Amino acid sequence: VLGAGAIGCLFATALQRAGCPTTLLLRPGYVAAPVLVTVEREGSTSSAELPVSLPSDSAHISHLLVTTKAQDVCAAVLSVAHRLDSARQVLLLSNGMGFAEQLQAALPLPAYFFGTTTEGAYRTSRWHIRHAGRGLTRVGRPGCALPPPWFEQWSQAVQPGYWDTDIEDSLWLKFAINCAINPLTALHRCRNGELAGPALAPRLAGLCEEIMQVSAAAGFGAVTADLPQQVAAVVRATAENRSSMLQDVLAGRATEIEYISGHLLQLASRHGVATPQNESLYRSICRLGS
Ligand code: KPL
Repeated sequence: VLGAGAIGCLFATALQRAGCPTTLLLRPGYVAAPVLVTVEREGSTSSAELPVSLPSDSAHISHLLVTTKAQDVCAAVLSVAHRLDSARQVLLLSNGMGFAEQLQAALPLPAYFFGTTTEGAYRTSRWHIRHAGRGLTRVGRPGCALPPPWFEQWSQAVQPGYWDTDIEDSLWLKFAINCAINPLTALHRCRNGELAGPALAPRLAGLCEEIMQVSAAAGFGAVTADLPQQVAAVVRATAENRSSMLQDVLAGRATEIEYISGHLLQLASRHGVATPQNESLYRSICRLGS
C-alpha cells in the first residue's frame, strides 16, 4: 500500500486481517521497521502489525494499492516502478482526476484499476486511525465487465466491495461532487453541512450548474443530470465533516485543487464552456497556498 494516510492504513489493516500479506510503502526517511496500526470504531478497537518498506528496497510488488494525495500519485508510483513484477496490478484510489493520464503516459505497462470510496476515516495520531463512517468502495477497469482474480480476496477484506462495470461514471460523479463541495468548504473554512445554509447555498448551486455543463460537454451529462440533489445528499450525510481539502488547508498542507477544480477548468476550456464561478473559486484556493 502506497500512501499511509487514514484511508491507506484502513485498507492496509483490512487486507492484512483478511489474509493478504500487506506492506506499507513509506517515503524515504522513515525507518523500515514494522508499525502497529490501530483502528478505532464505534464500540471496538483493533490493531495490526504491518511490515514497512521504503521505495528503494528491492522486494517485488505484484499488487499495488495507491492512496496518496492526487498530486503525489505519479511520483510515488514511479518511485517503486523498479519493484513491480510481471503481474503489475495497480489500483488507484486517490481523489480527483488527471493524475491517471499522467501516470499511464509515464508508466504504461501495469494493469491499472480505479476505485472510489466513501469510507470515512481520519488519523488521530501517526498510526492511530478513527474509522468514523462505513462506506462503499467501488473498483473497476474501463472496458472490463469481469473482475480480476485478486478481486475475490479484496472484497473479503473491503466490505462491501463492489466491482463497478461503469467505473468511469462513478469516478466522474465523485469528481463532480468534490468540485462542488471541497473548494467551497476550504475557502469558507466550514463543515460540509454549512453549504446548505442561506449564505452558501446559492454559491453551491451556481458551481453545480457550471459543473453540469462541463460534464455534459465531456460526455458525462447523464451522470450529473441530478448533481444538485446528489451534492445536497452528500452535504446532508457528511454535514459534520470537514472536507479533505479543508483539512489540508487547516493543516497547512498542499491541496488537491489542481486535480479537482483545476482539472475541471482544463476540460471547460477544451470544450469551450464558460465557468466563471469555478474559476474564481479555483483562484481563491490557489492564493491560500501562496
Ligand atoms: O470526498 C469528500 C472529501 O472531503 O474529499 C466529500 C464527499 C466532500 C466528503 O467530505
